[in-house]
Order: sequence, then C-alpha cells, then structure tokens
Amino acid sequence: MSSKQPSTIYLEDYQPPAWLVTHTELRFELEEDQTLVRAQLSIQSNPAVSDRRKPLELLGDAGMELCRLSIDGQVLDAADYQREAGCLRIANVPESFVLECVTRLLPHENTALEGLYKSDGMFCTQCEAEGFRRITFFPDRPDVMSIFRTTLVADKQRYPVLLSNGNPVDSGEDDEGRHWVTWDDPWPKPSYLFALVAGDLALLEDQYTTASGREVALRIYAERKDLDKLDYAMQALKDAMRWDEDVYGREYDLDIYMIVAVDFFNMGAMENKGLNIFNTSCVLAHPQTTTDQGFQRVEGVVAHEYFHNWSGNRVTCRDWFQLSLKEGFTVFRDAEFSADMNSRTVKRIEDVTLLRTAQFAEDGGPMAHPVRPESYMEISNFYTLTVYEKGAEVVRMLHTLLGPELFRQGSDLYFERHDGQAVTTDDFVAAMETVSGRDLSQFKRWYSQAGTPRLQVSDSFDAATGCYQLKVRQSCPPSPGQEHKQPYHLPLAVGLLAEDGRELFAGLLELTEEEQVFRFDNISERPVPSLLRGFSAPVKLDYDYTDAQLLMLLRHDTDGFNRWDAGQRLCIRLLQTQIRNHQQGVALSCSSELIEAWRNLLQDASLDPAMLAQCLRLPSEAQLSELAEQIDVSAIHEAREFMRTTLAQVLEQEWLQVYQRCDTGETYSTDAEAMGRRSLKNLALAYLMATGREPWLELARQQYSQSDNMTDQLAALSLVAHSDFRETADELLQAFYLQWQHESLVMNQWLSVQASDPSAGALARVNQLAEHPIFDARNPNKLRALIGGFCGQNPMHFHAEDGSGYAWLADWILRLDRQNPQVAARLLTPLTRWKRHEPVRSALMQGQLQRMMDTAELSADVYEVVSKSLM
Ligand code: B3K
Ligand code: ZN
Repeated sequence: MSSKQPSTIYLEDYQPPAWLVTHTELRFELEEDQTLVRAQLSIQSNPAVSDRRKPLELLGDAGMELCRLSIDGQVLDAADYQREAGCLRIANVPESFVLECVTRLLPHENTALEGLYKSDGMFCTQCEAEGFRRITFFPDRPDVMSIFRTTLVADKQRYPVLLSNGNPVDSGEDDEGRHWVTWDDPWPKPSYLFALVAGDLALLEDQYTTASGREVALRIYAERKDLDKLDYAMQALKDAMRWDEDVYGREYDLDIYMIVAVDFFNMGAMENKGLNIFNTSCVLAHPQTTTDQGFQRVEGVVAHEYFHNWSGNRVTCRDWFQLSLKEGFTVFRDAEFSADMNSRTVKRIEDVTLLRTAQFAEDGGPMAHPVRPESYMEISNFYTLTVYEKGAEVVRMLHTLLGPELFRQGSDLYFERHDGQAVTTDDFVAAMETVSGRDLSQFKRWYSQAGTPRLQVSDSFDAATGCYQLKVRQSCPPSPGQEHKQPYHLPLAVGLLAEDGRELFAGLLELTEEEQVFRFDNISERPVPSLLRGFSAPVKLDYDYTDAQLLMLLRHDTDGFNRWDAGQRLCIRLLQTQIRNHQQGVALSCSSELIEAWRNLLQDASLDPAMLAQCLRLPSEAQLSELAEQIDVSAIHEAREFMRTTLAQVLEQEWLQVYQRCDTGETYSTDAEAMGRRSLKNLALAYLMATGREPWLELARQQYSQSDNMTDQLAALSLVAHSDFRETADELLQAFYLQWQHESLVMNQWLSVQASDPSAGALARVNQLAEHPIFDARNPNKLRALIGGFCGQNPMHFHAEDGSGYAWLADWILRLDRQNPQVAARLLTPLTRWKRHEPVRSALMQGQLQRMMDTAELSADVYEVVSKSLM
C-alpha cells in the first residue's frame, strides 16, 4: 500500500488569496552543478479579504533548498518560519513588505521536467500548472498576478542566448566570461506563465505589423541543425496573428514574440507570456522529415499557444478547476483557425473522431470528470480530452446557439470585462448571457455534469396532413460521484431529405427537456432525417436508420460531415454484426451494398480526395471498442481485418485507379488539396497492401524509395513494416534508420511504426528497441513513441491473453513514476479501462493496477489514477 495518500482539493473550498504579490524580481545564477535563484517579492495583504491576521503562506516544493530568507532586509532564522510539506509559513508579517528568498536548484537532476530543468544542454522551464513552486517560494496559484522582472546570469559561451518573458531592458558581461540579460514583462501574470531559456540557440527572425500599426519582432529559436525547419511555424504564427485580429479583434501586446523548441517536454507546448516553449514535435517542420499530419499539428499548436495570449494570459483562470475556461475556448479558437486555413469538413471529422474515440472513452471510465472538475488530487491529471476537447465542444455549442455575431459580441465583452483578471467559466457564460439576453443557467450543466449524453430519436409521418414529427429523448449515464443527471440544453442541427436527396428542411432545434417532440408541417413525403449535423453537440445519437437510408445520406446529404457520418454509421453497424458473428463462430461476410457504395465512391473522380479518404477509412479498433458493450479485442480485430481485406480484394482495380489518379508526380506542397491527394493515395496503397499480393509490395517499395517527402515515405514504410513480407520490412526499417538516425523526431516515427507492428513477437521487439541507442527513457517523446505506440496502437499484443503486455506497461509505469510522474500517469491510461473488457483480460488488467497500488511511494499523479481506477 502506498505510504502517503495525497490529499484531495475541492472547488467548493476555494478562498481568495490572503496575500498579493504586486512585483516579482528574479535573478538566476545558472551554473553547471546548481542554479541559485534570488526572488524579491513585493507582498501586500489582499484588501478584498477580511481576515488580515492570516500568516503568510508560500508554496515551495519539499525538495527545494532554502538558502536565505529575509523580510524588508531583516534576515529570518529558522524559528521565524515553519516549513512543512510544500508550504512555508511566516506569522506576524507587516501589511506590506518585501520578501527576499534565495533557493538552490539542481536543474540537471530534474527528470520530472517541471520547474527549471535541462533539455539537451539548454536550461528551460515548465511552470504550468504548479512548477513555479519548484523554483522559488511563492503563492503559486493563478489568481495571484504579478509584474515580473527577471535577470539571467550564465556563461556566455555555453549560453549565449538568455530569454525570459516580456522585453529585454538591460544586459552586460563580467571579466570571467559570464553575461547577463534583464527582461521586463509589463503585464501582470500568474506564476504559471513565467518562463526562462538559456542556451546556444539559432534563430529565425521575422516581423509582424499589427492592425493598429505596432511592430512586433517574431523569433523562433531552435538548435542550429534545425534552423531549416522553422519556416512553416513562422508562417503559421503570422497567419494566427492576422486571424485573431480579423475574427476576434485581438492584437498582440508586446514588442517581441518568441518560440523556443526543446526536445525534452512533457506535452505539446506552453503559452508562457511572450516566450512560448514548444516540444520540437510541435514546431519543427520540413517536407523531408515531417508528415502532413505533423505539419497540421505544428500549424494548430502554434496558433493555439498564440491565441492563449488573450484566452488564458490577458484573461486567466481563477483556479485550476476553471482550466477549461482557457483550454476549451482556445481549442475552439484553434480548431476554427485550422478549419479556415484548410478543409473545414475534414478538420471537423478529425476532431469528432478524436472525441468519439478517446474523450467518450474517458467520459465512460473511472477518471470521468466534468469539464469543470469538482475535485482533484493532482491537477496534472486533469489536462484531459474532457477539459480540452469536450470543453471546446461546449464553447462551440454556445457559438451555435448564439450565432457568430452575438458570440463575437460576447467574447468582446468577456475580454473587456475581465482583462487582467483571473476568472471562472461562469464569467465566460455570463458575458454570453449579457449580449444575448438569454438565460444559460441550464446550459451550464455542460460544465458541471460528466458523462456523454445519449439522444434517442424516433419519428412519425402523416402522409395525409404532411406532418412529420421527431421525438427526442435525452439521458446521460451515471459517472463517478454523479448518479443522476439533469437534462442538458443543446443545439440539434437537423435536415430533412427526400428519397432523391432534395432538402425539405434545414434548421436548428433546441433541446432542453428530457423528452421533446418537434413538429414539421407541409412535408411532401416521408423524409429521411439528417441528425446532429456538423456534430452540433457532443452526444451519442441513436436513430434506427435502414441501410438504404444511410446509403442515401452518404450520397446526397448536403451537410458534408453527415455524409461522412452516414458511411461511418453503416460501417459500424456492419462491423458490429461481424464482431458478433466471430464471437459465435459464424462465418464472416461483407455486405454487397457496402461494396457497391464504395465502388461508386471510388469511381467518382469529382469527389474531393480528402473527403473521400475520410469516407473510405473504416472506424478504428479503438472506436469500435468504445462502442462495444464489452470489449472483445480479438473479435473486434478479426472483424475489422476481415472487412478491410474483403474491401481490398474485391475493389483491387478501383484502389489501383485511385492510387494512380492521386499519384500526380507534383512537387510537394502543404496546401489542403495536395495533402488530400496524398491521404487518399496512401489509403489506396494501404488497401492494395491489404490484399497481400506481391505487386503492391513493389509499388510500396517504389513509393518508399522515390518519394520526396516524409508523408509518402513513412506511409510506405509502415505498410511494408506491418505486412507479412518480413524480409522487405526489415530491409526498409534498416534503410530508414540509416537515413534518419540523426533526426530525433523521425526516429520517434521509426519507433512508433515498430511498436505498432501487429506481427508476431511484438513484445520482444519493443523490449529490444528500449535498449536501442536512439531510445532515451528520459525523453517523453521517445516514451510516447515506444510505450504509447505499443499500448495504444497495437491492441492485439498489448492485450495478449497471457497478460504480458499489461505487466510490461506496469513495469514501465513503476520505473517512470520515480523519474517523471506526469508522463507515467499519462501512459497508464490504457489500463484504466479494465472494467470494459471481457472477464479474462479485465482480471489481468486489474491485477496489474493492484500491483501498482501495493507499491510504496507512488507519486500523487499515479496514485490518483490507479486508486480511482480500482474504485
Ligand atoms: N497550457 C499548456 C499545458 C500545460 C500542461 C501542464 N501539465 C499547453 C496548452 O494547452 O496550450
Ligand atoms: Zn492550451
């Protein structure tokens, strides 16, 4: 049993801070074996809090060494303060004073990658959510906002570049080869937005003129060898700056905007004021080393972090329960940006697929929580798909309910009312209420209730009167701590189509009741309903479609998203039948209607390739698992593989024609059409390879060696590597390694491809890779590629019936937990789903969770996930 149980923090216990820090002056002496931090905090009691006699409480990591403490120049000795588990308490302080504090840090030993640490020889920081307390003692909570001035001192040769938030205001050097730079950030900010970087970095520089004529220097820093991979991020940044001016009326507010790429990073990127720090995987991009997906991720993340400057930095969160205030809104903003820059429908399909696959699974699992959680043990565990993606859906629903104009007025009012403040999701909704005059109190249940609502829709038609009725029932399953749910307020976008595809009606229905009937008059014939168009609410929708109706919608729906969705519904239904057949030992079959529908799609050269690729992709095993009543990994795999190979074999000629149609020989470009053609081409190649026939191996090999870009090269590699042609697989994997061994990000792909290889011996292969020189267990990207790749993308081996995959993951978690708890807790996710599996696997998974639970000294991160999973 774990020796210490972490405590739980509750939203309802929120108290405003008793002490404020108006100014923070920091001086960092960065050395190889230690860093000394001198912090001078101008502290005053909070006039808004009545109990003025409270002791001063500052947060500071238990492992941080405190060297000196003084108040208004008077040095305190040990009797003047108390230090206990993460807190420093000083009684009898004046109403306002300057506290000076010197701490000693060991960044080179910081493997948790929180606070100040070293990544490939450079110093960098990660302070969100609670990393600043690993740097100095501070009221490290987002509602304490302070003006920061930061001086960095370091060896000039090793660390020629010294960066922090704001604008550089002073610099100099001494005779011993050390130099210093002082940065001043005029905007008050919470400590989680503090950042510094010191290193030997190369720089791409550009310029941006804001709508009101302010000149902003744009600087993207990376290792010198990566200087040729920064252009795309720079363009994305400029596009995002323009878009935020055009769409939200928001301008940038400092003279410099900096992005720094680091290779050791726990997540994607961080929006520190004026100094974003990025995982290299979210900023470096070059056609030869980056896939189309990678390019789109760079564009999306660069925009996301930029948009935070308003939705997050200028207006921030009162407490961490409000995380979705900034994250949900910012994901919505970046999704709309990406939709405007590329194909809107494809972007929506991708986002909804992620939501349905992973967020719905989270909502149905032991860690389910509302968009605004009510309690947590470790806040790092709540940077979730629910807070981010479902949070974005909630903002999208407000946008849909109010319409674009009122929504924009609402966001203007929100920014105006709360500029410089730390606020709540209620404040956000209140601004929308003010501008629209609507009562959104019921709508706010989206923030407080967990779980994925279900809509059950039935209909009736009276041919004599022309009256069509839709009856909608909503419900939401129980989730941890929430047995009964109240009905939601949601927008249901609907179209009614005639048999021949003519649209008889299109509009928005609003649901507020548990059961509602909507009546449509003057309908000339029994319509086929196109429901939840554009996925207008994050729900599961049941309507008893016939196959013929779905095929009609797939052909004719005027809503692109629902066209795709009709095809998916049909595939899911057919796959579910085959899953049952497999379980009952009945021979598998593939419907001829589906085959004919696909043949039609494949032969229609007028269709947009990107959309076509989406339509012809079968729902993933992960999505089929989410939908299953009880997950049977092998039945799901076999049924899907059967359908995939059947569609491959029967339509072989069509796949080849599509491949040839898309293989235009054009030079590489990242525009949406070119990306769409590549995605369809590589899908066609995947189906051709699924026939198992030799000519297509040759085609893949040819594509591998002749392509001028990573998208095509990697697609070919992974198809060959996952095929039964083992000899060629080994040959290409080796060639790929030799070609790209010096490109760390490409090597992550190489690891993922092998980790997700479904052929026999997978566990032995990943064990071998873990010993490979390019693998580094301290680097989160490598861990995600290898461990995440195996446990998330290789279901048949992770879920091996002997439980070896589960034991392997648990071994890793226990090892990583001592090194990097955040990453350990994240990688643990697949085991948390144990209750959803059939009894044999379920028991094995539970056994590994119990084994972890029985281990002494789990981090709060892993303890929270394991203990809640076992409840
Ligand atoms: N705000 C950061 C996430 C920080 C995660 C801390 N564990 C990145 C983002 O959402 O933009
Ligand atoms: Zn964010």
